[in-house]
Amino acid sequence: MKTSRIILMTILITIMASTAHAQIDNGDFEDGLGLWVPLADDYYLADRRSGGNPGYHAYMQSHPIWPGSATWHQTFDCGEEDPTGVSLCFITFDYYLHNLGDYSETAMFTVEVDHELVYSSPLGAQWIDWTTISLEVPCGRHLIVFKHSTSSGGNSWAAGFDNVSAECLDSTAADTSDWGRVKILY
Ligand SMILES: [Ca+2]
Repeated sequence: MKTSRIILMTILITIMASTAHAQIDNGDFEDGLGLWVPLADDYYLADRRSGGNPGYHAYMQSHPIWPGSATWHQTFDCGEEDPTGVSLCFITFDYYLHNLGDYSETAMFTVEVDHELVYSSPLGAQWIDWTTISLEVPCGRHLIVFKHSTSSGGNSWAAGFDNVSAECLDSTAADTSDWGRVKILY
C-alpha cells in the first residue's frame, strides 16, 4: 500500500509540474531588453545596467532636484485564464530602493498588474537592499508595470529590480482531499 501511495503522489506532482507555465521574457535582464519597455520622464533615468542580482537588471534613478517617475513594463502570458479561479499565477521579483542624497525625502517603488496596485515599498523607507517579493494573481495574460517615483524632489533616488518570474500552477489536476489523505497516511 505504501508503494501505491508513493506512486500516487509522484503522479500528482508530475501533473502539477507539467501544467506550470513561465512566460516572463528576459526576467533576469541578461538578454538585452527583450520584451521589456523602459519609460522615463524628463527628470528620470530608466536603463539596463550591471549591478543586478546578479548580472544586469532594470535600473531607475530620479533627478536630484525635480520629482518625477520611471517605469518598466511587459505584457506576458502566465498560463491560461482560468474562470474557476483555482489556478494562480505566482509572481516573484527582487528589488532595491536607495536614497542617494542627504535629505529624507520620500520615494516609492510600486508594482501594478493590469493597472491595479499589487505591491508598494514601505512608506518612508530610505534604504532597502535586495528584497524578494512574491505575489499571486489569476492566471492568464497580464500587463505588469514596475514604477519608481518621487513626489517632492530635492533628492536623488535609485531603484532596481531583477529576477522577475511568473508561474501558473494548476491545482485542479490534483484532488486536494487526496493530497490531505496522502500526507496523513504517508
Ligand atoms: Ca540579472
